[in-house]
Amino acid sequence: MVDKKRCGRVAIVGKGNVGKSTLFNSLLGEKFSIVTKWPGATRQPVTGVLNTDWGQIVLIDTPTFLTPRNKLERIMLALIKRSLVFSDIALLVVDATLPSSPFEDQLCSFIRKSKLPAFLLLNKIDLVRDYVLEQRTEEYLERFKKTFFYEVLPISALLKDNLPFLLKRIKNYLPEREPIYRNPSPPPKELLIKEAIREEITNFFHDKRPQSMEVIVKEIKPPQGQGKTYILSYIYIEDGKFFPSILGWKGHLFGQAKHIARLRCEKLLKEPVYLELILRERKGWRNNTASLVEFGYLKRRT
Ligand SMILES: Nc1nc2c(ncn2[C@@H]2O[C@H](COP(=O)(O)OP(=O)(O)O)[C@@H](O)[C@H]2O)c(=O)[nH]1
Ligand SMILES: [Mg+2]
Repeated sequence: MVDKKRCGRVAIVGKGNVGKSTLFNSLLGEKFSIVTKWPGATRQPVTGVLNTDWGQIVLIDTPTFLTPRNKLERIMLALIKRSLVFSDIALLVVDATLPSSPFEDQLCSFIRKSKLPAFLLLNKIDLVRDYVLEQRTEEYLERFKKTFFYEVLPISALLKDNLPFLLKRIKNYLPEREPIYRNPSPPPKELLIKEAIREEITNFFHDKRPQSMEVIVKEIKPPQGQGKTYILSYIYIEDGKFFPSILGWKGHLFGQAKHIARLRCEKLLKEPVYLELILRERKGWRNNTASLVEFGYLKRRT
């Protein structure tokens, strides 16, 4: 008898910097979720489709879980809750190199409310010794009651350690169902370019309040004849007083960042790119409804 196909949505949740986006990218084998060295980089849920020989997993990389301090972060929290409502499994990713903290308690209460089977994934095991891992696992199980997690797995998202086993366990909790996506299309080019530039820019300026930066791709023009693809992108920051520290002497620092971002765009598009980056101020955009609408975080009220 042939096994029925299994299919479902799997939400990856957790606080910042624990490795959610790395896990998302490693499982999909493609790089289209932003991975950065500072927390708070993933601002909107990103969906990726993984077809396997037994069915389909629709992975959702959710925004960083944090205590909201502005409108943007309140939207991010609402998006996490929404992702959970539509999912079949929640993967709570934690950083095994750090002690457990009450920080995830609220997140777990959302998971509990959504009645999803939850997995605890202790990530970054390449950086910890076995006895530390055991200690961490105990800490988490005590904090959240042993029965809360259906599975507890140590993984290394970066080295892809234990990920095949994770996929096997995920399969067990997915409903028998035909694939949700027949012909999954890759994310739109504009989004990929925006996230690629945002990743490089925010990593480059990781010590210059990257949380307040936004990247908008204004224009993409395909190459004319022998020419290059033209990309026009704006970098918004909340406060113009940081311009000099971002531009650097004679704009050299910004120039370097632009160079790195261009190389990344070329790698992504597999063709030569002319990248125009313009630095702009947008006062308090993270608390401004009109800006949040313009940047795609809020829908315009009609
Ligand atoms: N050593 C190690 N580093 C990791 C692992 N997973 C993620 N990282 C690093 O942790 C940082 C944050 O990762 P990211 O995926 O952006 O975290 P997110 O904020 O939870 O999405 C990046 O520098 C990753 O390279 C892992 O398994 N091992
Ligand atoms: Mg992320």
